[in-house]
Amino acid sequence: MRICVIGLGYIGLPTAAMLADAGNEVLGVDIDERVLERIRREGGPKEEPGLSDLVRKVLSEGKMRLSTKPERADAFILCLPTPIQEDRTSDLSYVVSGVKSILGALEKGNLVIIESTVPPGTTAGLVGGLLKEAGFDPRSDVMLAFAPERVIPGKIMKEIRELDRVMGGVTREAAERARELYRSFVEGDIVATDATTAEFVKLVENSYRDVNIAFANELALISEAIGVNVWEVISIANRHPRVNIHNPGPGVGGHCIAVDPYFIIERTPGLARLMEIAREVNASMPSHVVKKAEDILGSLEGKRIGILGVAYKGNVDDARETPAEPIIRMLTSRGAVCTVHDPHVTSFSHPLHTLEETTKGAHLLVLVTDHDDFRTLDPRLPGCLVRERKILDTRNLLDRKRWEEAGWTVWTLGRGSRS
Ligand code: SAJ
Repeated sequence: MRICVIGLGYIGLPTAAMLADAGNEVLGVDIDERVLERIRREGGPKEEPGLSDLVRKVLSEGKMRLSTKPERADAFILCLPTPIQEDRTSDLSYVVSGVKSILGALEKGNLVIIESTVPPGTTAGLVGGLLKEAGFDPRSDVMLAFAPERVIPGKIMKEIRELDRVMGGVTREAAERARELYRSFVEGDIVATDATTAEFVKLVENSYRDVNIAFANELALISEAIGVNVWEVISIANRHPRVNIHNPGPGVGGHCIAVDPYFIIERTPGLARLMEIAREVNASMPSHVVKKAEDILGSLEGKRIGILGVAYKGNVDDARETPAEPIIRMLTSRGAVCTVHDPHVTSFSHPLHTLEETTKGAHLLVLVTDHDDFRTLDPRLPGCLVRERKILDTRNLLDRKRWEEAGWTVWTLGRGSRS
């Protein structure tokens, strides 16, 4: 098949490369020429094992071409961002302009697939409406489907192939056609349903995780109050065959879990009460981290605090919606001087420094991101540079014994005895 993939971000690029490698003729489209240049130069982000090699391979074999404009194809797949706005509603403007951008190349009988996460009803309603306005009946002239991505950053190449998928068609035929297309590289089961069900399923998966993490965070606060260790509590509770509590932490970041529940809340105000409270609990964790820093140091005025990690989670280079951002903002507003280090992130709202610069003269280190680089860090190295050997571990990442033996006092989020 000739396939046009619109949007070459963290989902579009691997999807395009997999489809090309599976024998399709793929055109990868991104309106940003710099994105295309980077793909030609580097392949893909190094944080995704196997992606760069595959991209280079399909480009050099001519199975995938790159362009800033869509061309005629059998199928169009839209992988565009759907960010959240200030008022906590979805910004669908990229999807709207993406759909408009394919209209000139669209022909009757084509398949149009939305992969971007959207509020329930968007594919059949908004996208179907745009196609109709352009003279294409989305129930007969073109096949319109919603095919949510489910891959986790850091394991994209493995999961994109192995995970089960859901195809939501505006018609049964559209779901079946989408299923055939993804079958070319997906090894998991592909379940067909209607578009709105598939849209809701995608949001439910991430909301489930958000609610579960909120529960874990609530347990962390309770554990600190009653003097027990939440990490021990959860690991013992999870030995029960029907209990699976996630990990507490400094807050939920990223552009998916911290955002998707709002797409449900916006569609059905007042009904998603548990999801709203979960969002509140998770969003309050950065201020809890700041309070712990204050408990450790007393006044934060003039104190130097080294922040270890700003990526929203371990071993990725993405800092969108990261809890590190409000943590740094609140610490700074209380008079602390924050220096920030992240071994993966290259651009952030606050200047980034080396590990040495970040630890030098610090009264406290706050570990925000569970990067492997920090797990394996030799405590003696920052130990020579800091003013005080104090570290607040918000992820339970560090080998406490090893750090204590090197002269550090370690505070762990959710550990009552030392908080
Ligand atoms: N986090 C915790 N505790 C946990 C797990 C995660 O605090 O036990 C935090 C992380 O540190 C991070 C945030 O939650 O800040 C989200 O991280 P994540 O690893 O849970 O998820 P994402 O956002 O990287 O990817 C999710 C995945 N969804 C599910 O696992 C249900 C992924 O499969 C989706 O494809 C992706 O969202 C998406 O694009 O929607």
